Amino acid sequence: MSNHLFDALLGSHAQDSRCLVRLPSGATLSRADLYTLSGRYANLLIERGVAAGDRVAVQVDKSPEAVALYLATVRAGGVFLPLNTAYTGKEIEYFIDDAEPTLFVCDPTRASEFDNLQTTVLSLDAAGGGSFTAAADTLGAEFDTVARAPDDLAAILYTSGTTGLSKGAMLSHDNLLSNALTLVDYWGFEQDDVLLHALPIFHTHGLFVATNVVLLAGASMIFLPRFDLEAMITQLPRATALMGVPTFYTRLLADARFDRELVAHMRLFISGSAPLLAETHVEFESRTGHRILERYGMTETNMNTSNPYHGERRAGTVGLPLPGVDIRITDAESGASLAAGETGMVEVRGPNVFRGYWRKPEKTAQEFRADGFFVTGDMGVIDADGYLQIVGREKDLIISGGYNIYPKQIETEIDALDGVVESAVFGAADPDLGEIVVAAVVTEAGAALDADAIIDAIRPSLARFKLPRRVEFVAELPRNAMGKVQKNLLRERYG
Ligand code: MLC
Ligand code: AMP
Repeated sequence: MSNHLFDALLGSHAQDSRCLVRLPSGATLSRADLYTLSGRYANLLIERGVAAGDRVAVQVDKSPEAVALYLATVRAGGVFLPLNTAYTGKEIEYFIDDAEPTLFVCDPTRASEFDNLQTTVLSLDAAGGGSFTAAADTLGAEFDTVARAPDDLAAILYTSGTTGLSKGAMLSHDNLLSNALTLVDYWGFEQDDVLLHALPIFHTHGLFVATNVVLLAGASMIFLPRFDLEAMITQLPRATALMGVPTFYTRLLADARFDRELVAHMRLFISGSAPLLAETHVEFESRTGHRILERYGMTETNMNTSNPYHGERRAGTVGLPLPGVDIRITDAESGASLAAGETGMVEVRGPNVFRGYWRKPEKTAQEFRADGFFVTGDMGVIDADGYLQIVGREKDLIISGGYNIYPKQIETEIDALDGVVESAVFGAADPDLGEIVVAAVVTEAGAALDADAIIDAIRPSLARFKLPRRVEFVAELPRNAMGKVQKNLLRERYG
């Protein structure tokens, strides 16, 4: 009996002493170490009642133990549900209610916030301590890996899809494995590669693209807790590859120490999760001699397109459909296919595309065409050579530093405040984060509300990265004939 994803990622590495993770302290973990941890942790998961298909929700700092917990969940037949460490208690409650995990693992300093959750709560800290690992340490590492088929679920990641409601994207073992295998091959990852890993591991980019690729390629990674410029400058000479959001590249370019010599050992720089400005691409090449390889993906689909490794990497484009992935551009209203050069909705079909939204069959049905294409909510155009350019988003989404922010959630919190009539939240261009959150607010006559009062009032409910960086007070919101708020006008006026 086999476990489709675990067997490929780690299953045959029980005795493999090659380095997998290197920490800034110099400490290392081998594949065999991770295999042993995955066995211990899987034993604990089973002891705490995790059965095949059960969810294990996790909101913890980045650590090798957190990676082991991901692999242990898959190995035990469970479904891994990672959550952004910035989410507030109120945000977490929503995910726990919706996903009904058998177990929730959080940071020890926050465990008391979650006393009332309807699930078992254990803890894990950035150094690998906590009640989860303490309990696992008393158990053996022998574990009979639970059989799982390619279509069984391996993970659920929450995303707001094309609308404002947070939905769990169900990802199967084969969604993850097929995509990671494709990327290893397409980007030429090999055993000697050392990935500088500075992304969070609660999203697709850091967990599935970066970590799965390293595991499958037999490569290793330098594991930084987060993007920190000094640590990046120190570690870059030891790495061969970097995966980052565009903010990584603009912040590196802003430092004079980032030059050809520093990256002489590097083979590849990859960018994704948000649009990379063509000017960043050009400046990067003139500074380092490297052309950043830009790719395009989503939580629901993993990676869809990529600029080629050997061929031409075109600035301002996200490249060509990955092998096995179909991309088409359609008229957003009618769904009719459009020709090369015409701008429309980007649709995608392939083994990478998710199994639907958790317990939301109607929402799932709305976002798929009858022939199996998923409607991404991104607007794009394919040129005569097949390169896709993302030209905008039809979905009401702000991408700030690679984090997706859905205006509706912020508007709901602001609208609920005393003295507020209504609000509209939109993205404004920002040189560091790509976009920042701006709120336009209409207040009642005589209301004594200033920007700080609004931010302070919504702070307990929303993750910090979602808080507006700017609040504009307006007499009324611009609306079209249908009564819909015209965010494009707000962006023009206040962007
Ligand atoms: C942190 N802050 C942010 C923020 N990150 N605010 C807006 N947008 C962000 N992305 C807040 C902090 O809470 C802090 O608030 C303040 O901004 C200053 O933080 P900072 O020190 O400048 O931020 P930093 O910690 O350096 O983080 C910036 C970043 C990080 C860009 C390095 O956000 C990051 O690693 N982003 C990667 C996101 C990612 O992995 N996306 C992939 C999604 S998967 P305060 O109030 O304390 O001042 C996906 C699919 C695909 O999209 O295709 O890959
Ligand atoms: P998420 O589903 O939260 O992971 O975010 C996915 C979204 O990020 C996509 O639908 C795009 O809007 C955006 N995105 C990802 N990669 C790129 C890219 N290279 N260029 C432009 N937008 C991107």
